[in-house]
Formats: sequence, structure tokens, C-alpha cells
Amino acid sequence: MAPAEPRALSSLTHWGAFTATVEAGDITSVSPLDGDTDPSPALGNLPGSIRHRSRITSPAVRRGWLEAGPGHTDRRGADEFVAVSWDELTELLAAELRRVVQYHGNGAIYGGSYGWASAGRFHHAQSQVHRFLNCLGGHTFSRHSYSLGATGVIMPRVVGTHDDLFKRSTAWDVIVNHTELLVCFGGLALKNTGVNHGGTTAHPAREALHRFRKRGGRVVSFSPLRDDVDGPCVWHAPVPGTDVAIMLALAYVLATESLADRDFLATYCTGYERFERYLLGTDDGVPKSPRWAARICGLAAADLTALAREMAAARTIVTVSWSLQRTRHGEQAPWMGLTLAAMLGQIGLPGGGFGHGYGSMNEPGLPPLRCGLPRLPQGVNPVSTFIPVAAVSDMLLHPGEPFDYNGLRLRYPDIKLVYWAGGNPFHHHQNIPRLRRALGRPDTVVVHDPYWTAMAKHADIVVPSTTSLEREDLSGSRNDPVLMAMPKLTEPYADSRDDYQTFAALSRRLGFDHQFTEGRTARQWLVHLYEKWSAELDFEVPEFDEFWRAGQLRLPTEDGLTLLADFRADPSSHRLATPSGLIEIFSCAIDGFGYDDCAGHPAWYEPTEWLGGPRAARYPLHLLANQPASRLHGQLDGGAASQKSKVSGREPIRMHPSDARARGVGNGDVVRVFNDRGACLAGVVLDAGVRPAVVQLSTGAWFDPLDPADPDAMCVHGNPNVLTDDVSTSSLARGCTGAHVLVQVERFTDALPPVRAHEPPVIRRPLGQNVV
Ligand SMILES: Nc1nc2c(c(=O)[nH]1)N[C@H]1C(S)=C(S)[C@@H](COP(=O)(O)OP(=O)(O)OC[C@H]3O[C@@H](n4cnc5c(=O)[nH]c(N)nc54)[C@H](O)[C@@H]3O)O[C@H]1N2
Ligand SMILES: Nc1nc2c(c(=O)[nH]1)N[C@H]1C(S)=C(S)[C@@H](COP(=O)(O)OP(=O)(O)OC[C@H]3O[C@@H](n4cnc5c(=O)[nH]c(N)nc54)[C@H](O)[C@@H]3O)O[C@H]1N2
Ligand SMILES: [Mo]
Repeated sequence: MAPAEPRALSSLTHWGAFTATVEAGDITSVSPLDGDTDPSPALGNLPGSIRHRSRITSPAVRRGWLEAGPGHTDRRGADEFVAVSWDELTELLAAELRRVVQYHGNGAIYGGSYGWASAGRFHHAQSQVHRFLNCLGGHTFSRHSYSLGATGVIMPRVVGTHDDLFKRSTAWDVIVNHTELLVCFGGLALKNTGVNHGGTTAHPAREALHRFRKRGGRVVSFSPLRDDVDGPCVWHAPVPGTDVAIMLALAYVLATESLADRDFLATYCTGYERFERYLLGTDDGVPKSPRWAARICGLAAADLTALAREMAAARTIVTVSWSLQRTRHGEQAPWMGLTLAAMLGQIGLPGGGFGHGYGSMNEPGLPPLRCGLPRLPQGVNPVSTFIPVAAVSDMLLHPGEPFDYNGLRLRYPDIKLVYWAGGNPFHHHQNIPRLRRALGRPDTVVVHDPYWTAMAKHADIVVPSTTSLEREDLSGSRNDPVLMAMPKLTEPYADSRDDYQTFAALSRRLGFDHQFTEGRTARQWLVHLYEKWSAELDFEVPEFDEFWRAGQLRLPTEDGLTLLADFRADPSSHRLATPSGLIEIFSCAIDGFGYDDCAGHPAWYEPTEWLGGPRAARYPLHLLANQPASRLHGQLDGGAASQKSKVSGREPIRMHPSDARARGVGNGDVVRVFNDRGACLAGVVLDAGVRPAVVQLSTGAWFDPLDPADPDAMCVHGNPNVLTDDVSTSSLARGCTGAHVLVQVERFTDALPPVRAHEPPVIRRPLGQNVV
């Protein structure tokens, strides 16, 4: 039994560290950790989250699967579940894994298991499932992320890294003290800096911007949303998806007004001349001038010309938010942003150059640790088959078909079993009607989650996990200076278990538990990981017990960094990991792939989903499916902070008053948002700070089909991924393109259907007794 006494304990989530009051097995209140001056509002989702009605209370198996066996997928997503014991679950799951491996091989298991899961180095669900599947003999895996699908491929090719663009980004302190002009493509959305992968103990961005402005620093924001920058800025609201055209126009002014730094381009870059032919229109007869760009982006040519001159005259950082690459041809924006910064010649100078993701995550601008972090070894995957992460529906729908990726010609494997722990494809993947059809293909879908997400409801075998609040762990994030002990706040809810315990039991059943557990309990693993890590450090840290008692350990950081300063100081001893060792404005490798959707230099390509294209005649509003301010993705959507943001129980959609008026829609109305892929309901919030013809509907409302048996059912709750196109950035990266989609909006006049997203499915005991 959980102690009824209130207790105060500190721990951490991806969105911040906190002290919680715990009573009767749940959190009753939270306060941010001392020293966090700008805590994330998402902390408000924690109270009540442990015993929330959407928790999975016991192992469960889909009735159709239990009765008819693997492959009987017709009712998947609409079926009842049967509660089973842990022993039965272990037996069933072990037998099914054995069957798939025996008849189809390990490559028939898809174990990419993309998703954020929770903070904590040991119980990190994706690390656990990968370690387990590697012990089993391997699995088809996924590469890159939904966050940075395009960046993860293009930037290593043109600047030799993508990780270091964030980890070793120019520090906020350097920006505060040296930068004069921050030109932000995609704004600097402080709502996003609440979050950091692995957790975070401080949020300095807001205060840094305040100090920056006090010193005279100016912010120019290109974004369809005014509030993507908090506080004073010059706001340009372009047609969404046209940033590359804008950057080209700025580059054009630099090139034609002798403002480009030719020395920098000659010393540190390769291929500028090839690019300049494109820029000036030497070969195609189309100069990428401000007048040319103005017709595409809807901004005034004179403003672009004036800004380019200002940028050349000031210490300037060009920063590109991650959202700009989560769209068709997403490779181009970060590549072109880098090219523009290179033309300014300030890369590697304090307060000048390039940034990627200020305002996308807490990490950019924070000093990196001078050391590594404790880490659970995942072993080796004997299977070499992989997919780019956002190709999951393509893979399930097109087994055996070839596809291009980053210069390779690959083939989709034939997947029989999908294994997910710590992620939610119904949150992260595009075109949910297509995803639901794709998930109808494999024989078996296994999901571990603490909550009945739509993905859990579409599984055959459902494994109830603990949350990070119900187990011991230690934190660790590469740009956060504090390692935190994460004590168990309360006992595991109902019949839930740590993923580690589930995999340990399965390993035992499958005969490799010694390899998986190495004979350690979870607590022994924490001690082991901590000790292994501390033995490799070149400074002293306390013994584990002392660290655990103290609850926090401050680690040394590398302060005052400027991105690529080393390279600027000495390009021969700090060669970039590109073929030329230099910044590749023209990449011979990419050019050699011959892709028609990604040339050898950055270029403007017309998007498919944009207001300037033919599709806009039918769907005249550009929907931005950005990150939610009130939560992390779909996590704790049932919590108070997330629920407070809803309108009539639906996810809020922001729109300009003129667009609402034209549709007879007012503040607080429920609307149907639709296109030819799907539809959802959402609750209207009017905001003149949204560009006309743009609407904004964040991701994260749990998918809630009006009729679960209909793959094309409308989502009554407001998940934008019923609308987004499941198409990749290009043949190069095949990244996620979910940030942008064209839609139409109309008043919803039918009776409002109830939101059932957070209700568990019907669960029966084997005797037929309905327990819901
Ligand atoms: N349209 C559109 N779609 C997008 C985006 C967009 O901009 N537009 N953004 C994309 C981006 S950048 C991302 S990163 C993805 C995010 O997509 P995901 O990372 O898949 O989303 P989350 O809701 O964080 O899913 C994590 C799941 O892990 C579960 N979990 C938490 N702790 C544990 C645990 O200990 N064990 C287990 N087994 N499970 C646990 C949570 O309950 C939750 O269901 O979404 C992408 N999707
Ligand atoms: N509160 C909160 N913070 C988060 C997350 C969360 O779920 N909740 N998720 C985290 C994760 S996993 C990631 S990857 C990052 C993602 O970081 P981003 O991808 O940068 O975040 P978004 O909120 O999708 O987009 C930021 C802003 O870019 C603007 N924008 C979109 N398209 C365009 C465009 O075409 N042109 C211009 N100029 N602007 C555009 C939008 O107005 C949007 O508000 O956020 C992280 N931070
Ligand atoms: Mo992300």
C-alpha cells in the first residue's frame, strides 16, 4: 500500500525538474526546482497523472488476437481487450516472438520504437527495448528522428555534423554579450525551450533574451505567428514554407552589392561559385532577387533588401528553427541558412554565424557537459535492415519495394511483428488513416505504455508500464549541468511493471536473462552505471550512496562556446567531417546522387502543401501543426495544464479574425478541419497575431475516432495528423514533413460528440466479466 502521508520529493521530467507533494499514491502538487526561473507550464500536468483513468491497469490482449491468433487484424483498433496475468502475458509474448524469429527471421520484427518515453538513463524505454531485441537476435531498426529527419542527413554532409550544431551551439552568454542582430527563421518560440531530451533543471532562454535586448540586441522574426517571439521584435509574417526563397533573396543582395565575405567563402567553404550561378540566375535565367522572392513569400522586396544590408553591417546570427525542416524539401532551409551565414562571413566569430534550433529546444545556447553521462549499453543489433524513421507506414504497406535514401538504394522488409515501447505513432506519424491501414498489415503489434494511448488501443498485446515517477532512476542530459537522482515517488500503480522487469521476465522465458539482466536488479544497475561512468571521469565525484542522498550532482560545463570557432581559428587542424573538410555549399556527393528533389546546392523548391500552389484552391488555409505549449507531445494530455487549453474539450485552433468571419465562426466555436485525407474537430481561438490564411493546431490531442472501426473516421478531439501528408522531405533524407498542411475549416453544426480519448477500451476478464 502506498503511504497516505504527504511527502515532498524531487525528480525530473523532459520538461523540467520539480518537487512534488505525494499523497495516497499520486502527486497532489508540484513546484519547480529552486533555481529554475522559467519553469515549463507542462509541470502542471503532473498532479493526478499516476492514478489517471487512462492508465493501463493490467496486461491485456486484444480479444480477436487471443481467440484467433496472430494475423487476425480486422478488429485491430476497435476490439475489446481481455485482461491476463503477467505469467500468461510473458508466455504468450515469448511464444509469439519465438514464432516470428523461427519462421520469418529477426528482420521481420520492427523494433525502431521511436518516441520520447520519459527521462531517466536506465529505464529509458527505447534503450530497454533495443537491448532486449538485440539479445533476441536483432530487429529492423529506424534511423534519425521526427525532430530532425532532414537535418540529420543534410547537415553531416555539408558541415560534417548535426549533433554539434546543438550540443556545441553558441552559448546564450556569448549572444547576450556579442550579437547585435538575431535573424530568426521560425521565430524563437520560448514555449519549446521548456523541453529538453533527458530533462532539464533550468530554462535560461527568456532571461538571456531580456539581457540581449537590454544591451541593444535586436530580433527579427520570420514566422506566421507573432508569439513565436516573446517581446519586441521586427515581425515578418511570410507565406509559410517560403523561408528558403527569403534567404535566397537576402543572399542575392549580399552577392550583388559586394557584401558577401569572399575571403571567408574561399577559405572555409567549397562550391560557392556553383551556387552563385543559381543565385544570380546565370543558368536558369531566374535571378533569386528580392523581387522574385516577394512574389513567393508575400513580403515586400524593399524590406528584404534593407534587412540584408543590416545583416552585413552588424554582428548577426542567422538561426533556423527545426520546424523549417519538418516539411517537403526540409533539407533546404538549414542548408540555405548555413550558406547565408557563410556569405556573411561571421561563422566562428563570437556572436555571429549560424544557429539551428534556438527556440526549438532548451539545448541550443546551453553549455555542454565536459564529460559523458551514465548510459545503458544496448548491445549490438545483428540485423542491418533499417528504415528512415518516418517511413513506417511505407514499410508496412510496401514490403519488398525499393526506395532511395541518402545515396543508397534500400528495400522495405516484410514485417510480421511491430514492437513499440516509449513512443506513440498516433502522436508522431502523419496521415493517421493511412497509418491505421498500415498497422493492419503485421501479424502482431506489441505496445508497452503506462497509458491507453491510441497506439495501445491499436495493439494486440498491451504491456502496462510504470511511469518514471514509480521507479528509481538517474537523469542526464548532455547540456544540463545537474545529474539528478530520480527517487521512486510512489509504488507502481495497479498491476503495472517497469519495462526492465517485463523484459527481464521475457528474457528468462526465452533463455537469455543472464545476457539481458547481467544478474542485476534495477537498483544494482543504477549503481553499476554510475560507478562505471565515474571511473572514466577525470575529476572526482561522490560515491553512489552519497550522490543518491544529496539528490543532485553538479557537473562541469564548457562555457562561452561559439559554434565552429575552432574551425575558423584553424581549418586544417579542425577539418570538418565533410569530403572537402570545409562547409559544402555545393556537395559533389549529393549532386552525384542525381535526385530531382535535392540538388547539389541549396535551392528553392515549391512545396506541395502551400498557399502558392494549386492545392490551395480547394484547401485555402495553411495549417501549422507545431509543438503544443501546454504539454510534451501527447504526454499527459489528460493533465490539468493541457485540459485548461482545450475549447469545449477540443484542441484549440488559432485563426485570424478575418478568416473566422469569412466562415461565420466565432471565438469558442467548434469547427471541422478537413482535407481529402481526413478531418478533425477543434475549438476556435481568434488571434490577430496569426497571419491571415494560416491556422495553427498543435500536435498532441489524443486521436479519438468517431467510429473506431472506420479507418477514415473523423477525430473528434483535434489531432492534426489525420490531415497531414505522409510524404518524405526528399529522396535524400526521407524525413518527416508533418509541420505543414493545407486545410479547409467550417463550423461544426451537428451535436458535439463526446471526447473519449482518455477512456480505456472495454476490458473483459477471461470469465466474461466486464471490468470497465
Ligand atoms: N504533424 C506533426 N507531427 C509531429 C510533429 C510535428 O511537428 N507535426 N513533431 C514530431 C516530433 S518533433 C516528435 S519528437 C514526435 C514525438 O512523438 P512521440 O515521442 O512518439 O510522442 P510522445 O507523446 O512523447 O510519446 C511517448 C510515449 O511514451 C510513453 N512513455 C512514457 N514513459 C514511458 C515508459 O517508461 N515506458 C513506456 N513503455 N512508455 C513510456 C508515453 O506515455 C507516451 O505515450 O512527434 C512528431 N510528430
Ligand atoms: N512545450 C513543448 N516544447 C517542445 C515540444 C513539445 O511537445 N512541447 N517538443 C519538443 C520537440 S521533440 C522538438 S523536435 C522541438 C521542435 O521545435 P520546432 O520544430 O522548432 O517547433 P514548432 O513548435 O513545431 O515550430 C516552431 C515555430 O516555427 C514556426 N513555423 C512553422 N513553419 C514555419 C515556416 O514555414 N516558416 C517560418 N518562418 N516559421 C514557421 C511556427 O509558427 C512554430 O510555432 O520542440 C520541443 N519543445
Ligand atoms: Mo521532436
